[in-house]
Amino acid sequence: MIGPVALRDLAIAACQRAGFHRIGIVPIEPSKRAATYQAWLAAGHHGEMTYLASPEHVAGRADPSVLLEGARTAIIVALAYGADAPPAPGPLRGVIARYARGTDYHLVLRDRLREVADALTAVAGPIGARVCVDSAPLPERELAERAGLGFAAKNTMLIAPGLGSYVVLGELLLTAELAPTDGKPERSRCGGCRACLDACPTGAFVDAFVLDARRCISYLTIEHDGAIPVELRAAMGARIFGCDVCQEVCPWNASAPERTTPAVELTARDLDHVWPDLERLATIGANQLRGFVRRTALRRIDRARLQRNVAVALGNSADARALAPLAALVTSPTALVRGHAAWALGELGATVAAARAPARALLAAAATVEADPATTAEIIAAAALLSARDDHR
Ligand code: B12
Ligand code: SF4
Ligand code: SF4
Repeated sequence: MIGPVALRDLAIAACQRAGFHRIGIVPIEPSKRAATYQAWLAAGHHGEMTYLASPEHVAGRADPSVLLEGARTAIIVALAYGADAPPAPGPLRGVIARYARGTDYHLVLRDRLREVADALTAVAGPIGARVCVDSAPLPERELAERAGLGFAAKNTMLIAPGLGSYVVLGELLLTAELAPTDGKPERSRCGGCRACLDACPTGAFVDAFVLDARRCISYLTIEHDGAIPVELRAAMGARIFGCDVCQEVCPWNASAPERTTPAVELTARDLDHVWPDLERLATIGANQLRGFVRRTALRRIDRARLQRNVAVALGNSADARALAPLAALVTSPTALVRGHAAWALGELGATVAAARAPARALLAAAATVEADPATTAEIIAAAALLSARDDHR
C-alpha cells in the first residue's frame, strides 16, 4: 500500500504537471474563522447571496469534513491569471475584471484538479475525492492561508508573495491521508499600508479585512439582481463585470506580473473581453451574446443584468456618442434595463452639455409609453436632474 509521503509526492508532481502556480496540502480540520464568517453573515454583509447563509454552507465553512464522507486531506492550489491590461482600443468601452477575461476559472480549475485526482487513483486505487472551486461551502482563503500559499490581506484577498493576489483558488478534498506540505500560515504582511481601503470607489470596506459585499462593484455587477442603488452607480465607472481596484493599487501586485506566466486559458480571450464594446453590447442579439460569454465567467449573468451594467457604464462615459446606444436601451423590453438607461441619460445630459437636449427628448418619449412604476420614477428623476442643470447654467 502506498503511504502518506509517497502520496503527497505523487500529488505534488501531478499538480505541477497540471500547471498550478502554488500547491499546499493540509489535513482537514475545523475552521478557525467560523465565528468571523458567521459574524459577517449576521451583519448582512452577504446581501442577496443567501446561499452563503444556508445550513449546508455554514456547516461546510465551519468544518470541511462534512463535504466528503471520510475526508482527511485537502490539496489547495492557486492559479495565476493575467494582470496585464492593454490600452483601450477606442471610445465607449467597458471594463471586465481580470479574472473573467479568459475561460471561466471554475472550468479550468475543475478540469485540472480532476487530472490530479485521476493521477492519484491510477496509482493508489480508489480514493474518495471532491473538487471544490468557489461555490462549494469551503473557506478557500483560510485554507490557502493555512497551507502556506499566502496571507490574508486587508482587502480580504489571499496574497501569494511572488504572485500577488491575481490568483484563483481551488481544492481537492480526499479520503486518503497525504503527508502535509511544509508551508506555514503567515501573518498579514500589509503593515501600515491601507491603499486598497482608501481606493475602493464605493467605500465597501467596513474595516481592514471586512468587506460589505452590498457596496462592492463585483457584487453589484455580478451577484445583485434588480436595481443598483442610485448612490453607487457613478462610482462603478465603466466596470460592467467585477472590479479590480483594490488589487490594482496593492504594492504586492506591482512587480508580480513580470515574475509569472499566467495560465493560458485564463488570459484574455481578446480585446473585447478586456474592454467590451458598450455600443455593441447595448444592441447585441441573443446568438451573438451566447458566443461572447461562452465558457467565460460572464455567462453567470443574464442579458438583463449585463445590459443594466452597460447602461450605467454609458451613463458614466461623459461621451455624447453614448446617446445612440442609450436610445436603444431605454426602449428595451426589460424594465430594469430601461430604468438604468433613463438614469444614464440623465447623467450624460448633466455632464455633457451637447447631450442634454437629445437626452431630454429621449426621456420625454420614454415617459409617454412607460407603464412600469419604478422605471417611471427613474425617468422623472433623470428629467429633474436635467432641469436642475438648466437652472444652474
Ligand atoms: C462571496 C464571495 C465574494 C463576495 C464577497 C467577497 C468578500 N471579500 O467577502 C463578492 C461578490 C463581493 C466577491 C468579490 C470578489 N471575489 Co469572490 N468570493 C466569494 C466566496 C464565494 C466566499 C467569500 C466569503 O466567504 N466571504 C466572507 C468573508 C468573511 O470570508 P473570506 O472572504 O474567506 O474572508 C476571510 C478574511 O476576511 C479573513 N479575516 C477576517 N478578519 C480578519 C482579520 C485578520 C487579522 C486576518 C489576518 C484575516 C481576517 O477571514 C475570512 C475567512 O478566512 C469566495 C470563495 C470561497 N468559497 O471562499 C470567492 C473568492 C474569495 N473570490 C475571489 C475573487 C477572485 C473575487 C474578486 C477579485 C472578483 C473580481 N475581480 O471582481 C472580487 C474581490 C473583492 C474582494 N476584495 O474580496 C477569489 C479570491 C482569490 C484570492 N486571491 O483571494 C475566491 C477565493 C474564489 C476562488 N475560488 O478563487 N467575492
Ligand atoms: S472589488 Fe472594487 S468595489 Fe469591491 S472592494 Fe475591491 S475596490 Fe471596492
Ligand atoms: S493595498 Fe496595502 S493594505 Fe491593501 S492589501 Fe495591498 S498591502 Fe494590504
